[in-house]
Amino acid sequence: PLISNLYRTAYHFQPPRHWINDPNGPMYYKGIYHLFYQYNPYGSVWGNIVWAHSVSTDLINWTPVEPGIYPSKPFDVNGCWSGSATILPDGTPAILYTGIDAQNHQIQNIAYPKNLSDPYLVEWVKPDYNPVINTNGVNASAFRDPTTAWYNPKDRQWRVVVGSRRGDRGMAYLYKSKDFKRWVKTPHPLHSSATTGMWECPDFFPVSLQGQNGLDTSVNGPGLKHVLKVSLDVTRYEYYTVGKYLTELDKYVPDNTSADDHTGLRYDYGNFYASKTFYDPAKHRRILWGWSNESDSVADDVAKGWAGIQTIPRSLWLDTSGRQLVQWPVKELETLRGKQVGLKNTVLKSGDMVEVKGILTSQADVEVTFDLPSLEDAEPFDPLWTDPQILCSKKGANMKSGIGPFGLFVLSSEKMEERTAVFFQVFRAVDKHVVLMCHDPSRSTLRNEVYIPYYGGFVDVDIKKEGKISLRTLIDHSVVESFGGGGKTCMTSRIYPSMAVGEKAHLFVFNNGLEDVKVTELNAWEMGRPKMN
Ligand code: DQQ
Repeated sequence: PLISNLYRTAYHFQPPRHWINDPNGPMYYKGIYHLFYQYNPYGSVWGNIVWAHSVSTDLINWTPVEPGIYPSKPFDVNGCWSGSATILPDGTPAILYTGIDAQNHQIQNIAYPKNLSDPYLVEWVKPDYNPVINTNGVNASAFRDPTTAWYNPKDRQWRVVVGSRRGDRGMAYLYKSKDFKRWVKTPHPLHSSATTGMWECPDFFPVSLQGQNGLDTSVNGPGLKHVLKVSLDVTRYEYYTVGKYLTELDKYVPDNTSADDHTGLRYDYGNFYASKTFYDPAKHRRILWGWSNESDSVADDVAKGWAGIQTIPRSLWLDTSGRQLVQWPVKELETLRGKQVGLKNTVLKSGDMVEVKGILTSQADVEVTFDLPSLEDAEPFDPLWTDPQILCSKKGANMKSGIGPFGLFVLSSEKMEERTAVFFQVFRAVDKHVVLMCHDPSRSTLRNEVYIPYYGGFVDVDIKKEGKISLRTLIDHSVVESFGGGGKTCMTSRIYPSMAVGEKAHLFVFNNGLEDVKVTELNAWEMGRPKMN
């Protein structure tokens, strides 16, 4: 079969062909979800960037419409780069995006729908007063990706953040406006951090201290915290902090519960970048979209004729600890669940492996809970193990430990020549247990031109008290998206097996730890194929 068909996803967001990157301007308008995205209409490598556009009523089935924003004016002749939508108080959507002008300067432009009664928002108009933010006082080649704007009723001004850097200090520049048209730079940025380099695709939004509902971006006051996320151009990973927005000073101050640099919290510890949230007023939730790039060769992208997917949209909210966010695939995804198979109360002894059969496991949604009857044998945790990704690469899924590795082998060939492991391992530190979650793709393919990094994150759970840990993994041909501990730690990998494809892919649950692990419940569903552009 064509390489294109082997690896094409079934229920992840993709256009029929060509290159895609960042999600742009997601919003809900008159009953319709909109997703724009960076797109090359002419090929499967980055370039010629326009805002391609699709619409949906359920975030799962997508219909393409014409690109909404494309180079057409002096202020965006060389490209229409990333940006965000803001729904104004009268219901009008406004898009702020980065235009690349004739001098290749990065400037910020505005666009409005041509026809507000069209729920599909097909045509967009760029007023002649663009750009609305020029490059005065900033680095014109590192100044992009405006956020959704928020409104402060006290001084009746809008605010928006634009990502940048000053030297190698990452910057979230803040601009204010009374009319959404004339924007003025504030004397100091909303936030900045040394040695992190260019901040791409910043996102800044409130989260409620209680429950899982989202908040509209302008909501402020008691009972909430703020989140600032940035995408680091240098490492190609994203980091966020939870903190306090000091409205009077227009400053964001991260809590001291996680690092404010390139070692902090991540939405996703894998292949996930340039993400963006929006508030869904219909279901009172905040939804996260993120781009997952290919990790096979550029030659293969060209041969496939496509490159890049969007991960499944995720609801996100503040964990009860207040220290981090929790994410979960939007519940609409479950409408694709078809044939179901499973296991119940299955004890996995050291070295056990049980196959989950009866569905197409290359296109599946798997939920499993592991009971850990005893943590007696947990391996001691070395305090020098600060980087979970490195720790995962040192351990791998086959190296026996006290508690774990245990988890799933996904996209496996029948005889395990190929397999991708999603696993947990529990360690004993001085005053607590440490839970590590990993993606181990070291044996995911017999092809050798594929980039297959280990991914890892710690899961902030009290494993001793809870005595169990859950995992949900979405498998979709060339993508494996995992949610550990109910969505506390998430990771996405792109996987390109040569044998374990389509009907030939197998799914196993395994335990390579010395202690028994009990699968209290495992449910696996074959996933349907939505309308995908
Ligand atoms: N992609 C866009 C930029 C952004 C980068 C260009 C992040 O606006 O900074 O396609 O992936």
